[in-house]
Amino acid sequence: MASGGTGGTLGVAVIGTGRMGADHVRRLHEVTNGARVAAVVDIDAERVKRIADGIEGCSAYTDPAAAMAADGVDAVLIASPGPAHEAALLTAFGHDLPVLCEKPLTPGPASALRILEAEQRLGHRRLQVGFMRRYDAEYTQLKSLLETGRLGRPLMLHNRHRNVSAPPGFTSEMLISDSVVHEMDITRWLLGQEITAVTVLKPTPSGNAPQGVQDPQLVLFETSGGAIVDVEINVNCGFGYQVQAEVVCERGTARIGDGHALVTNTAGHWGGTIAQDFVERFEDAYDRQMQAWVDATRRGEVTGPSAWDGYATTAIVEAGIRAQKEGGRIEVDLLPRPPFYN
Ligand code: ISE
Repeated sequence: MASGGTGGTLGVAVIGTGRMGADHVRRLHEVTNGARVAAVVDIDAERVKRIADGIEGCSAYTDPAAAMAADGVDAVLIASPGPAHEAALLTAFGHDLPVLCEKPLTPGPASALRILEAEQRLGHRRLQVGFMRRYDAEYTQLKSLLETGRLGRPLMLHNRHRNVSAPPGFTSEMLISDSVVHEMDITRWLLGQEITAVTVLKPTPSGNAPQGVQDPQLVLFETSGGAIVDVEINVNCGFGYQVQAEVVCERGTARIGDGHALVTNTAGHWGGTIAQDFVERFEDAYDRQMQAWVDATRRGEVTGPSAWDGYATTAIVEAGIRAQKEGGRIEVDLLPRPPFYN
């Protein structure tokens, strides 16, 4: 890694300034300590110039490779669409730059394996994948509880993942590859087990779903430790953004995501509000993820979800999409984990 730019802070190039990328630029500029936005990249030249103009010392680029070669760029945040990740990652590795890459790592296991191989050729880890739920206060509390062993062995994990509405062009496959990919990661992380098989059940689609889109879906995972996991994925539910998880163990259950931070009683009703999107629901998790990445990078370390975790989820997504299309139970084809990622 370069030694650090202005005032010892980490100069970050942010690639992709769509919804998440723009939010990460704001976060790095206004919230995160020890970092500055050194470069922003987008194919939309006007948009990226406008963003750069608002940040002192930040340059605008339309070519990721040019930004990564620029002076003062010490690290890279990739928030472009998934199909663009592989090229950007390989360029970043070519400069031996540390990277935080949004999920999904790449669109499939073959490209994810090329990333694993390229990182191993560097001889040291450089990549963290943006599975930000691992930084959410409720999920970390749940994991800590499971690790105490007080509840015994996890037998089942029930998940609900609801979005108010999916963006235009969101396909039936994307419910698996873009949304349930979070439950794939969080299941592996919470239970410390691999997902070995996937089944997808398809109710009659909701009237809220665009024509031809299979929404909702019920996705089932089997794990290497014999647990069964279900995920309701429901991306046009209309009423709010909800992510809930309940682990059923031998001696009790534990549940998160009820959103009961504030409950009101008034005029004969009780209730609260429901977040409307993931940027709102997971704001703290995104902030903590970014600070952890910047701090680790400045220490010369790589922590958090690895390229291996990114690859494993692409293999599970592949099985999930096959299960969705072909029906029945599809086993996950996962290569053995290289010792580099132990
Ligand atoms: C989106 O890309 C996300 O990552 C959100 O967390 C998820 O809830 C949503 O379904 C995805 O489309």
